[in-house]
Amino acid sequence: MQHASCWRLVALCSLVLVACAPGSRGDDDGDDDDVVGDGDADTDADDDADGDSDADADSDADADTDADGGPGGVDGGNPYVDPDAGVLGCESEVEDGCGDEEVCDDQLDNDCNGQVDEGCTCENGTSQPCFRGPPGRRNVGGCLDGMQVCHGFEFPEWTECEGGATTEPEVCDGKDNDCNGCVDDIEDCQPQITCPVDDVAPPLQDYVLDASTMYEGTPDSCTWEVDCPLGSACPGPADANDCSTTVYLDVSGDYTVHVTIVGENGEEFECTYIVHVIGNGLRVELSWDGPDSDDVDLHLHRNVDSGWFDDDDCFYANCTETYTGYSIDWGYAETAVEDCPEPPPGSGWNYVARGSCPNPRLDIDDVQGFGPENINLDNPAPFDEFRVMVHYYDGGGGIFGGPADAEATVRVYCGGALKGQFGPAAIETQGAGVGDLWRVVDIVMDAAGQDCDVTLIERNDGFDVRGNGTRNTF
Ligand SMILES: [Ca+2]
Ligand SMILES: [Ca+2]
Ligand SMILES: [Ca+2]
Ligand SMILES: [Ca+2]
Repeated sequence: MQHASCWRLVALCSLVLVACAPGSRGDDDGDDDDVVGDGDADTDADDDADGDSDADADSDADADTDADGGPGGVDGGNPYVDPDAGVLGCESEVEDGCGDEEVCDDQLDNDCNGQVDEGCTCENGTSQPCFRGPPGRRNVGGCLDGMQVCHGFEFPEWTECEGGATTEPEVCDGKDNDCNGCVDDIEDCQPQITCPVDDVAPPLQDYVLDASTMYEGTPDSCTWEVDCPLGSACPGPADANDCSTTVYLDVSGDYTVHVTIVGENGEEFECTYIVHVIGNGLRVELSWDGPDSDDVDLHLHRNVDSGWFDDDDCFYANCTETYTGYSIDWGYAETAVEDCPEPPPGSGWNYVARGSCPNPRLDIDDVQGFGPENINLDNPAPFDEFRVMVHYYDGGGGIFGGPADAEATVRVYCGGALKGQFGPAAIETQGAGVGDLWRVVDIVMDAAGQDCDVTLIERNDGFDVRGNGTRNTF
């Protein structure tokens, strides 16, 4: 880079001389006393004062007026390509910032081993943004933060940094893939495709995947792949081979979209980008793993000590449409229908017919699956308090199935931000509605009713998992 900067400086000085000081074409005493006799004060054979032997105004030996030492370059078709400049004309190249040692609590991978804040202590259940690439490249070009959560009771540690995007080899696609501050810094790059970096969308709706936003011609074919955040059932694109299709966004978090577009002349283009799925208000998501698809239920309770399975508890029997209909009234305004999500298939909700969607609401009661199941409250009030509980209704792979065990995970979002991920917690059921209750967290909204504090409920140095007999205990 030092070399390139020097050349740029020389080129700039030469231009200034030509443009602003025509008298300097001659030497300082008016007669021509250099060895060439061309009327200027340098020793080459042309008549400008830049020290080279051609007639252009910069100091290199080619015929154009940029500083790249060859034809084309920064004054050619692609402003980023300049073979002189070390990184192909990248004037603002950022350092990677890699060091020898990890530094705690800075959300960065200081030692560039792919792990962020590893070996650092943290508070169980909390989360933080993280960047799993070279520290200097954070938020440059295509590089984006992900999220990581702190997990562990005795020795809590940050887990892997998930989502976001790190450096990739530079390709000719309208995007700064290696996050060095320069878009398409590749020789002879004339991008025929414009890849997005990221996008934002609400959860629980169909998101449009449209190749025409990236490729101007008529594609021969397209192939879409979508990677989903933890907890998603990952439904995939509606038609993975259609150049204009949709994907259902079933949870919050980062979805990674990858598309391969075959162009009109058979050339292949690829784009990878992130869709950040961000909800409103308070949103609690539950998913679970086990040997069979089971019935695990999410409960959100107002902070009133009245036990569970009553009208202070939003759950399958009173907070969705699939069982006995929506029957609770906690005093929150219903959300206008145009702001309601697409109801998941099989949920029973018809917000259009209803004219609105209620708050809080359970989007779907997944009675035979692995989730996700989620409760949304679009408009919590300042300082509202809630408790989240997970009940293992029954297992064994069928409706009203038998005894089983599973591991459940809960994520809490406030104002679209992940506030914590809790679990996996081991839970058991004896079958047919008789299973464990896992009291997960307490939530307190902030003064604006948007952000929140989330506190893990611990019991005996572990999650607070107790048997079905504790239903009457808040
Ligand atoms: Ca590291
Ligand atoms: Ca760090
Ligand atoms: Ca680049
Ligand atoms: Ca690129």
